[in-house]
Amino acid sequence: MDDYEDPTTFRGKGGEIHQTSSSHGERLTTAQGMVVADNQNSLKAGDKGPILLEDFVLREKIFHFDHERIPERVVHARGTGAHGTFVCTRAIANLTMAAPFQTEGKETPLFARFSTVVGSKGSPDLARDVRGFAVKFYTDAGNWDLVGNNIPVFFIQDPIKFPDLVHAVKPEPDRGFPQAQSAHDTFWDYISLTPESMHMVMWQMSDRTIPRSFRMMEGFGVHTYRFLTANGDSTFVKFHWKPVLGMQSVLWDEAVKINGADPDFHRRDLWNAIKQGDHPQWRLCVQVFDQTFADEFEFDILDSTKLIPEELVPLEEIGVMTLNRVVDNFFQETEQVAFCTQNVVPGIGFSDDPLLQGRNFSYLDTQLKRLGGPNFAALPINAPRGCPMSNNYQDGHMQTANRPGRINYEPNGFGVGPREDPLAGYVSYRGTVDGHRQRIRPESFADHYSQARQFYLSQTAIEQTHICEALIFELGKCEMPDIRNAIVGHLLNIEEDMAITVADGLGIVDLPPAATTAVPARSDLPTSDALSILKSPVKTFEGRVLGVLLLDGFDPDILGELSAAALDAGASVQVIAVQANGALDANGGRRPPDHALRGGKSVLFDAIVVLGGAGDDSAIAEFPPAREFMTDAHNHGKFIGHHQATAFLTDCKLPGRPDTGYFDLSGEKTASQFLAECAAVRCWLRLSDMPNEADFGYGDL
Ligand code: HDD
Repeated sequence: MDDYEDPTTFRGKGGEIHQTSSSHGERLTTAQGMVVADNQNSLKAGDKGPILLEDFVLREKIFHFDHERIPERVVHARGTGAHGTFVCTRAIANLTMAAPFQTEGKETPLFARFSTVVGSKGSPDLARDVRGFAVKFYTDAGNWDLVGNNIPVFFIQDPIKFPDLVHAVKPEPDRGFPQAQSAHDTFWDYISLTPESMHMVMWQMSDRTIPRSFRMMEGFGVHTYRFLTANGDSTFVKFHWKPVLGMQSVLWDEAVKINGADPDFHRRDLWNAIKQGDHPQWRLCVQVFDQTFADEFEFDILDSTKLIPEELVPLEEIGVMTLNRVVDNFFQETEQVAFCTQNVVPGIGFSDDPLLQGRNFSYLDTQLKRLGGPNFAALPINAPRGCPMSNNYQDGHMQTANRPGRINYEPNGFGVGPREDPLAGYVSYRGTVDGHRQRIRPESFADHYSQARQFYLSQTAIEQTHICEALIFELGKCEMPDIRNAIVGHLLNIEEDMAITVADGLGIVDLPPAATTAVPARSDLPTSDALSILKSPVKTFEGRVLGVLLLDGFDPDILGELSAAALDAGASVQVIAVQANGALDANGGRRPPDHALRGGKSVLFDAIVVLGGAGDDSAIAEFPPAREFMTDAHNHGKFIGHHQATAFLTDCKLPGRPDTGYFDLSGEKTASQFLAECAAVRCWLRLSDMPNEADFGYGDL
């Protein structure tokens, strides 16, 4: 908690509180530096007013407040950022002259911002949505922005479609809802008419779009970029961020409940982790390939709806990003940071991916609108740090860095001012460009289903079920049956069983015909384990949170052992008591909790322990928040440790308890053995035994 200073106060005539001094003697002033005498009462004629226009202190304060907001980002409005460093672990000077990759051990400062795409600034963190993964490297040769997502492909192949895609997914324009959701008619209508989205839709409906934490998701540059050497050689490159804590997602039911219990779940998680010294890390890996590979690859490397399987072009690690400092001020840093795909440095170049070319226009343009003028690059969060910024740009809104003197042009005969440098300066990839002006999509972009199928078939059975359930949820929210049918028509081109499962779940009796395809979908692509979260199991409880529910009379020694074991495992413990004033331990001491039960829902934790009293705790199972705490933990497949809480657990009536996810801490397992079991994150066996629609005679799920 921040230091709290007991204020020196007095009450004014009207009972208002005036705070007259602070220990550091800082005085309140206007924007002009004039000390303010009274910050509680405006200047009035007489005791009751009216307020006088003469009150320039009031007018200035209100004027500034009225202009505090800037437009939120048109997409990716909801986000959070942190500072960190990139350390090169493998120099690749042979491939690129990019400054961060020249020598092993080289450190480059950076700022990262994670976001959802669809929701407004105030929307909840756990919306089912793609996550933005944007990193600004302050390199010695200028700023390089790698503006990616947590999904390696995108919805569309051409930037001219972007405004339509975003309009379709954002709240519908007449009613202004739904907020932060793709589960509505206009989105699925657009998708049903955009077959190129099918691969992305598979990812979007998968657990990738409900990550447990920003710290536990992958990042992708998506497009094919170019590495460039000083002598003009080039290779293609795709960028991947791999989370050191492993990938983990929440269940949809958890996401829905977390949004209510803690809409800032992801923001808070990142903030807490960095504040407590658990600095999240990602390995930066690259897939490097040449034109020969590009020519032989079965899809077009310039098509953003396609990926290159890791099995085909293995990832090579070149460095590690560590986020180690939270922002000092959210607005100044996270809100004003301006990422632009066209911010590259010598050694990094663009491919001809049309989506990337379109983005290179859009990002600069959007910052002008958001930040109000062309000088946003001079804001501290956007200014280069590893090298000077020196040019003849002048004036414009909020200019603070005009060059002194007469000379603001180049070349000049006065021998002053910055000069171009053909050796150190940025040189674009030469290549050749040829062709007619035409509005066409190349035939090499025409296969929209094969990689969607490859993705689906690469998932575990549980993940496939989640995809089907997500589709049933989303399409079930559509009011127009035709839209549901049209999507099922596309799913038939991806995988028939999936399409039938979804149709059953939606209660569609007659299967619609499969959508027409430009080219036949392939069924010979090998599956790729790297596409599945669960095939790359986490195997660690590091970075996770154990929630310990304390009932009166609990054994404080067990709590101590759990805390020590969690510390050893790199995890943290949060304590929940029935009431905010804490729980009584067996020695009569009172332990203050991190949460009272009504606010400390079990969805906020990765695993649960209940420490009961020595007596009969069953009565507490009658308290709805207590029963809900356990029911949710059980239904979400959480590992559950317990000590002396048998009567309580029995009265919570948890179907199938005990199963392999329950551990008795009064003898069967020690605290550290229990934490070691929690590394599997979830008791999947319990989840696969959960009843579904088919158990009640519906559909064929
Ligand atoms: Fe975009 C923001 C990622 C396609 C236009 N985009 C934005 C952000 C991320 C991405 C992470 C937020 C950056 C931040 O934290 O401030 N966008 C992507 C990816 C795409 C993509 C991975 C496909 C591969 N975007 C895309 C297209 C266009 C845009 C095709 C337009 C033609 N994106 C924008 C934007 C935003 C933006 C309107 C809104 C706020 C901003 O730029 O700074 O310009």
